[in-house]
Amino acid sequence: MKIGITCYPTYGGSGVVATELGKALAEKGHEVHFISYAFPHRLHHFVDNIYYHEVEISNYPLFEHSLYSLSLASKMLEVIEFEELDLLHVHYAIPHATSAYLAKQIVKKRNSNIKVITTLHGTDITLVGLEPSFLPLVKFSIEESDGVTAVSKFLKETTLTNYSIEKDIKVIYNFIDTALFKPTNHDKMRKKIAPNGEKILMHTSNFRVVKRVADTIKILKLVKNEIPAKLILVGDGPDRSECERLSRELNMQNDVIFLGKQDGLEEILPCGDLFLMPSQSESFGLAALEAMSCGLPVISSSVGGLPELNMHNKTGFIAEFGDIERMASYAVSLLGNEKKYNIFSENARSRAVENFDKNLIIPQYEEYYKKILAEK
Ligand code: GMT
Repeated sequence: MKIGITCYPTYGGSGVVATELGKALAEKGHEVHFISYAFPHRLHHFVDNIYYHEVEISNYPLFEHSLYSLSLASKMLEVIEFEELDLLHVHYAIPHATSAYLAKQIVKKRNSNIKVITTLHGTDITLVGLEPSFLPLVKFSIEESDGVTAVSKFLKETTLTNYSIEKDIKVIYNFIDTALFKPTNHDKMRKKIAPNGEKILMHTSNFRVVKRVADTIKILKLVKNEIPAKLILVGDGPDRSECERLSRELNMQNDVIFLGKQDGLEEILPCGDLFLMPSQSESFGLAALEAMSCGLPVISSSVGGLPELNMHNKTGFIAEFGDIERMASYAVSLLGNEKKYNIFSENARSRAVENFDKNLIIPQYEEYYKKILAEK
């Protein structure tokens, strides 16, 4: 198949899923054409069968604001026609599904055809798409897509309810390369960060408000009352300065390690003991899956699709968002009991391997592509 993929090329989960999907499809012999405004950051090695088409943004002085959606539609049209794509798979509804719709209409006028599949990832539906000015456009673009997938049952149901849509949305969960993200001993890094054998809590995110990163620092404070511990924070974003300030205010500047944006999460995550995801909104929680695949139990909030991933009292624990006392006491209950901890760690790893390995999920996308292509 010849597949066009459009995604945000940055560090967010939707870009990671789209890029890893494209890589896996290319490895299976499909021809994959990425269309975006920058080279997707997870494409750091040359992969046969992968092509990249950069969206050029017009900077004519009359256009005070970027015409990205139109530039993207133009580039999609060009790639669909010249590369003779079978389908266009867009990740994140705004504006990708709308640009794809436009490109498709033009292709149709020229007596050709292209199928458009939209994958909904989370904030495109639960946050940005609900802005009153965007809502009708997002609803229309979803309805007009030939196929729609969502990364959790929660996201599917939320989409159908919030947008009053009657559409067959296929749930295809996020996936992970469990051969890459695996439990390993990184004693050197562990010794540097926790020289006295402290337990290590981990969190990775884009430090946006919905992630509630400050909660991870407050949880560490409570955990430290019982067990010596450190917290590694990976990523960057709007809340980072506030979190750095908070860790100083709580006199924990030596216990909270800000690593900033990092590649090679598969090397960092296995150094930790527990993963924290106290989010206020989370359609799936890919970052938690990455940690589980490395054998880290997860303490998470109960929002969105998290209960579909993190099994309460098995792979970790779930508490209401904002309930940092409960999250901290769950963390202590695991870190203070080696036997229990080892069982949870094995459960977390098994859940990733048995349910979310890329070799289980990629064929689901391929099957879905075939189904949509076969429809009249
Ligand atoms: O979490 C973010 O803010 C990034 C966002 C994105 O669109 O890049 O992630 C969303 O998509 C991920 C991949 O499908 C999901 O695992 C995340 O749960 C989801 N984030 C939210 O719903 C807040």
